[in-house]
Amino acid sequence: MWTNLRPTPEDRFTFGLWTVGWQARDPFGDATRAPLDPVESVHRLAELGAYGVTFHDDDLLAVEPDRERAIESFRKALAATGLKVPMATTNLFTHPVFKDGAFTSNDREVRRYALRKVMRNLDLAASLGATTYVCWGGREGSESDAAKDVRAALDRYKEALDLLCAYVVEQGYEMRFALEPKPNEPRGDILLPTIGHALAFIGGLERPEMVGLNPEVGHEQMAGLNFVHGIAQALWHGKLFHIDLNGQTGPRYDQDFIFGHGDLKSAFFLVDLLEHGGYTGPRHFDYKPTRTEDAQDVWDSAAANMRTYLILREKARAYRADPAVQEALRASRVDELAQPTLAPGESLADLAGDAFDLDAVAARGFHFTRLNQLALEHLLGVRG
Ligand code: GLT
Ligand code: MN
Ligand code: MN
Repeated sequence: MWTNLRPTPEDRFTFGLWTVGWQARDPFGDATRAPLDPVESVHRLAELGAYGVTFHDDDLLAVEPDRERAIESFRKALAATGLKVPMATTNLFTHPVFKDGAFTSNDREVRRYALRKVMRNLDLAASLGATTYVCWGGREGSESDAAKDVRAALDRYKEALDLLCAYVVEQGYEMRFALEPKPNEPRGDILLPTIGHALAFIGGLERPEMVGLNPEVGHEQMAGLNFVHGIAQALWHGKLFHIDLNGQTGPRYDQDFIFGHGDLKSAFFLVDLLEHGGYTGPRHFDYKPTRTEDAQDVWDSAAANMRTYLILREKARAYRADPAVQEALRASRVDELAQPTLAPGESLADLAGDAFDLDAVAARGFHFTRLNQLALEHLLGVRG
């Protein structure tokens, strides 16, 4: 069973060009791998069974500095392989001009340049068929509370998104924006640091229906938050437009490990939620092949992300289908939570009639340990 898990385009696995193309430069050391031609990435990912690729405007220029020529060969590679581009994004963080942010830089000229840069790549993204446009505001933030009027910064963030939504409508593009929260790194503090902050912000926009989220596993876990709960809430709001899958081991620097190479139990429940919670978008991997590895490992690690997802999908199915799990779910009254607290036609006044033995109800156990252990045993491969 585990040997014939082969990813296919129906699984909707996608990769950022910047993931496999990461040269492994970090704040303390130089690149350990050579630049990768996006054309090679497209071919390799297609061979591995991926559905699509995503890109920043600047990623296309990795080996060919002429934009038109780079786009042309990228288009050819897509046509030759059938790989799709469901999402694109803008690099608003590498160039020194963005050192105090892009949409929220204190410098108005930078903010105007950032909008131009996004619009130009939106045109390309739309022409390649992308329907999601990610905004990761990595440089939007500060190192000191003295440096940024956060309320004014949020006004500017809103202004930028309102303008970009209006642009998309004007151009007739079929495109929605997905904000990607992150608490810190590279800035000391980043604006819209978590799923919750970003959801609240969207409510204040001109066209909230056009803006949702692209949450990343590691970014919530860096803040010590439960990613599965965050994704469940994003789904509840109808705002899970896209997702960045990877691995992280608790609150520390952004590790961008292979999916499942961090908190594996959380990855299991995440796959269970995505597969059974109605998410139909791409399964996008935003990971970095580790700096210790060579060019071959780039493809081995890309394959590992997809394989881990497929294994966890099988495990989640087996968990759901296991009669012992179904019985344990009932015993824990997990299904009872779906029942409205008041019956149809009842009012609060009717609660007075409840016969309720406080001590007896308080004494009832929920049997969550059994459920948790069953999940763990499925994950460890000793059941199903
Ligand atoms: C950058 C960041 C990612 C974002 C990308 C989109 S770029 O590598 O670390 O989390 O998803 O801009
Ligand atoms: Mn990350
Ligand atoms: Mn990401």
